[in-house]
Amino acid sequence: MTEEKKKEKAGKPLDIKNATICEATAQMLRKAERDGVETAFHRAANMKACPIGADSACCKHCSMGPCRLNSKDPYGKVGVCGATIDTIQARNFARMVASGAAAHTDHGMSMLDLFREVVNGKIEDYKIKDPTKLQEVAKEIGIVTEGREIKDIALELYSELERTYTQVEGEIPFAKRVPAKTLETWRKQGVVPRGAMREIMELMHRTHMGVDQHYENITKQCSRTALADGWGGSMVATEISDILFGTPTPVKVEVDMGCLKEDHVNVIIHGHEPNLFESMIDSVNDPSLIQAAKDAGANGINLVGMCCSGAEMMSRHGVPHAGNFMSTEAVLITGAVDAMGVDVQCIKQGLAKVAECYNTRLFTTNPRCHIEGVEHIEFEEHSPRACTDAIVENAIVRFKNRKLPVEIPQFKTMGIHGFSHEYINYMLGGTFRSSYTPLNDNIINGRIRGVAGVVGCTNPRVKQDYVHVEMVKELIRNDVLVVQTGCSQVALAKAGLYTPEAAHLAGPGLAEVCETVGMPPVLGLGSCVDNSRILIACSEMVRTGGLGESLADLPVAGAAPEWMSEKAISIGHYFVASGVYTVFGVTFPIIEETKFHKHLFEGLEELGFGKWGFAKDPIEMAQLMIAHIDKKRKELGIDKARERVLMDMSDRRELDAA
Ligand code: SF4
Ligand code: MSK
Repeated sequence: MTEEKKKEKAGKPLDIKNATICEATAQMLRKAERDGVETAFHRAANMKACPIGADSACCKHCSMGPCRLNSKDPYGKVGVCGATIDTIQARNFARMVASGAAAHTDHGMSMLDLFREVVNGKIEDYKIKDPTKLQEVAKEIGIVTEGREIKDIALELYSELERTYTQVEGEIPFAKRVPAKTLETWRKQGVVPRGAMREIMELMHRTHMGVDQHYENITKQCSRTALADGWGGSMVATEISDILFGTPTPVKVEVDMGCLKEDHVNVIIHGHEPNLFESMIDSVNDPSLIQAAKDAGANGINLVGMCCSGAEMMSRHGVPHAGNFMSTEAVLITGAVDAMGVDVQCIKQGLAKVAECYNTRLFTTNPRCHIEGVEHIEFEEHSPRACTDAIVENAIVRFKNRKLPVEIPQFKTMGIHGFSHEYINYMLGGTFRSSYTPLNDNIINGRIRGVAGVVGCTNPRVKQDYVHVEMVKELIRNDVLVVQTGCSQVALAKAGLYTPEAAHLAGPGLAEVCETVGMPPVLGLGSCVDNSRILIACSEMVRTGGLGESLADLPVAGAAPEWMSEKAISIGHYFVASGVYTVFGVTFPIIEETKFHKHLFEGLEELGFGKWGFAKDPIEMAQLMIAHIDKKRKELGIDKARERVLMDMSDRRELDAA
């Protein structure tokens, strides 16, 4: 091959400086280039996103098309069937919601299946770890718990929660947790969800060729389906995982690739299902496997998480975390990963090629997720150790035969993770008067301006972690308390914001609260499924009083600054349908001048919901959220209190110098 051909094949060089602010990932990208290995960063640099697809201006729902409309002149033509740009965009958007909601609810239903088998004694490797939480959740949905055996309550809880998925009419069980005024809006608008299976099925039906062709009516079913995710599938997944594996409480954890150990057998679990990870914790602690690792010359077995199952396990058990979604290929370039086990969601097919280049043993484990060319060891809940032990055994063999040089980026940051909505309650109110009253009081008196949920993925179309980090810094600088999940939480953890000392980056009001309570200005709640914890925390704020009667009244806002997945769209829409202003970055898959866009960005708010927002710049995103928070403070009549705690210029200079 000529030099020219080689260059052409290699494509555009990657500008690593502008690809990521994660130093470990950047180091590995430089190594990848030396080693001739390609990652999603390289592919993104060489594959321009399709502009028509990015605007959702195309439809391939039938073979009269595919039809492409013109984003520059969206009303200039219609599809062969006559579908307008609004119908086409709304259908495409709806199918993203359906797919994202399906991913979360299928995951939640698997957790519920596991719970049933544990309660019935058919699975013995897992137990109910948090019976108190079981009783509390049961009580909240109207199950009598007084004087009853745990097993008895658990069986009734199972059959009630099963309705979250299968119920053909009526409201899902967790609708009981929704503040009354918000529920009233949902009822009025006809969006209280039935079972997720029904809602997703109906949404797919309605978006079939020749069915629902009014963007407002499609949006209605979008909202109902997204709510079946947030208040249904996802919420059940979180609650059942807490009941089975323990509710998180604050724990110190190290994050970043420096968690890998050259002299240990390194095993990574990546995906979303806690049961695989829980079993892996048992496997790596098994004395016979530890001995086998030592016999192979290792000093032990080092278990590390990635992506969302990693975020869940760092929150629940303090397992170190090696990085978020855009670092999953990069971590393999270290050569130090002996085995990676994956289950479902956000598993790049590109991992297979990178793993092959570094002789890392990559295993798929879930029947829903096989990858061509990757060995599959099925994870069987009735004998979970068979799978996780086999992964460890393979990792030990790979360790023994390591030939390639190992290069572990020496970056890691210690932080405090593991905040559940229950712990926030306890942390602020203390053991004897645990409640959200101190949080509400501090919002009312203006020390805390409002609360922002900053969540979601990383995406090679923007500089990895940069938008998350800069946006969160701007929010806390303006006294906005930030709660986080998923890959965003990991981005901020790497940037060092998960320590109480990070309070010096906060405005004076928030810093004072953080110092008094001893908490970081940024609270991590777990994986992307755990966004339901944010919904519950917001509902508690409404119930506690003083901040309005519905979720839409609260001085809160949400954001997914580097989103990439359909799950993120479902999450965004369930926050919007719940009443929260939600700002997305990267790109928004709708043309700005269309009626559907106006409906999502303005119309929904007029109906009593929240609304969508979009910006690319992190400071602009934060300012949009702050402006919304201030608007809500004004509506609540608490804007005056805040004026007394506004920063003066010397405060600002001190913060800028910090
Ligand atoms: Fe084209 Fe209509 Fe068929 Fe879509 S449903 S591909 S717009 S003809
Ligand atoms: S893993 S959905 S990249 S948060 Fe939940 Fe991260 Fe987004 Fe996947």
